[in-house]
Amino acid sequence: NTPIPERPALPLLGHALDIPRGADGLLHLVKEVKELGPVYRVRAFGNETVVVGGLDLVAELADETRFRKNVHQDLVEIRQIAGDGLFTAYAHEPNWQKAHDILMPAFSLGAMRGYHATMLGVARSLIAKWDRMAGSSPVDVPADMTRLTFDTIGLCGFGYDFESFRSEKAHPFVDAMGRALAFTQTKSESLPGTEIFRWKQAERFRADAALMTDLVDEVIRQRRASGDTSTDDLLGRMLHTRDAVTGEPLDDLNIRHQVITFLIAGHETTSGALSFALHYLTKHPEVLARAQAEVDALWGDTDTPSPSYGDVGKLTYLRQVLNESLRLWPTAPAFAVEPLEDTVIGGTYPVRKGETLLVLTPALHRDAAWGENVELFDPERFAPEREAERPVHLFKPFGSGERACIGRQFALHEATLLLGLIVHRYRLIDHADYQLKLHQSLTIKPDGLTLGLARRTTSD
Ligand code: MNH
Repeated sequence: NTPIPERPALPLLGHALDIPRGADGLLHLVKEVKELGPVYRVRAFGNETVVVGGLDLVAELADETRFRKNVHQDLVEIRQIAGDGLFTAYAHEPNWQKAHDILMPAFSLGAMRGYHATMLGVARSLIAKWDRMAGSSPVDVPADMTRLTFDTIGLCGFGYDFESFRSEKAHPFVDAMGRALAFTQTKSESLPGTEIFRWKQAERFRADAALMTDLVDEVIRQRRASGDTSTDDLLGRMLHTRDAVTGEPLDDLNIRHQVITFLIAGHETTSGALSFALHYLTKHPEVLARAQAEVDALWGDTDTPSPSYGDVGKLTYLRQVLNESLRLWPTAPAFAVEPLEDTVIGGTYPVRKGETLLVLTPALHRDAAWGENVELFDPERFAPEREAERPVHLFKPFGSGERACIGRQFALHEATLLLGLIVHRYRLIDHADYQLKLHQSLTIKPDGLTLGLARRTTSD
């Protein structure tokens, strides 16, 4: 057996001083894969993490008879807000299976058909705003993508309208969530015991958590008060479906945790993915032209297309664009598993039962198996005729196994529909010669991306 490679470490601090905070920390960990290889260890303050970033090891870790999801340090902190919700539940918590079984039908392909009209309605709110700005002022892409995805999950999941496009400012829940996630992140990156020096932020965190909880309780209260017991959205299912195994519905505290989970997980990642895709479309005119040809073939030059549910499935090139954006910048950039028993990975590296093995998705997505020029944005990598040749575990933006993303189809439908409508309607103008910079708060997005817009005319 070979020990897992690692840099020389300081006592207690471990590698903490080598790893920059925020998005630069992510880029640092990705770069380390090139220096130390596809598996290495990092430590900080007594926490140890095995980082994995290569195809063969990720394929091995996908074996669910040997590994299961690990709730790593960042997720442990997020449990302060999301408790035993689906995303942060430990493998041994019974509410995971229960909620998973109750909610799965709400994420089937058939269920997407039901969300389509609502998603289109929110997309039209974004377009109404962008029409007002086209030709005059640039749009703040991540901010408006966040408005869109937040309103979409609110309406589709809970029948609740956050009305984000009515406001110049972000919704208070979005702000509270952003600060709360940043706080939990700082906490998991800091020396234990130093919390007392951040008491002001801790106080703020408690206020933010209370704001989120109150809003969620209000959403639930309104549904209960309406007497509506037939709506079959996420909230309806949680309130009225009994679990087939236990015969019980979810308890109130767990429902609160699930609603918070969906409001967070249901919008941050999708808005980041949309923002990266718009960035790459703007920087690659030949890709944009092809995407425009695809939507023009469906909708011609009608001023207000009414995409059907089935149309979205026909936007296969835009799906390639989204996939390629998620390859370069998987917006949930890591997920973790743990061995069920002490074992050896890669034929030689010993790992212990329960320890955190962190799959660093942006590194996996740059594995040599992708070919040369892995940094190059090229949607052709996802051409239908090349799907069969790609190893199954080479592309993991939605995680792996039974704990993979439940909202994947939801996100892809929502994002493809919106991208289709945007490229059909606007020319995208790189008015500030934007240079990609990452912003990270659990998820990643392009920091400070603004675009100029002009309505397309029949000649472009
Ligand atoms: Mn989502 C889990 C990525 C959109 C709800 N999501 C995951 C995981 C990844 C992920 C990676 C696995 C995390 C882990 O193993 O620790 N999710 C994404 C990406 C997008 C996305 C890249 C958009 C693009 N996710 C969505 C949407 C929803 C959602 C939209 C809800 C509507 N995701 C979840 C939930 C989980 C999850 C819930 C936890 C599932 C489970 O453990 O049972």
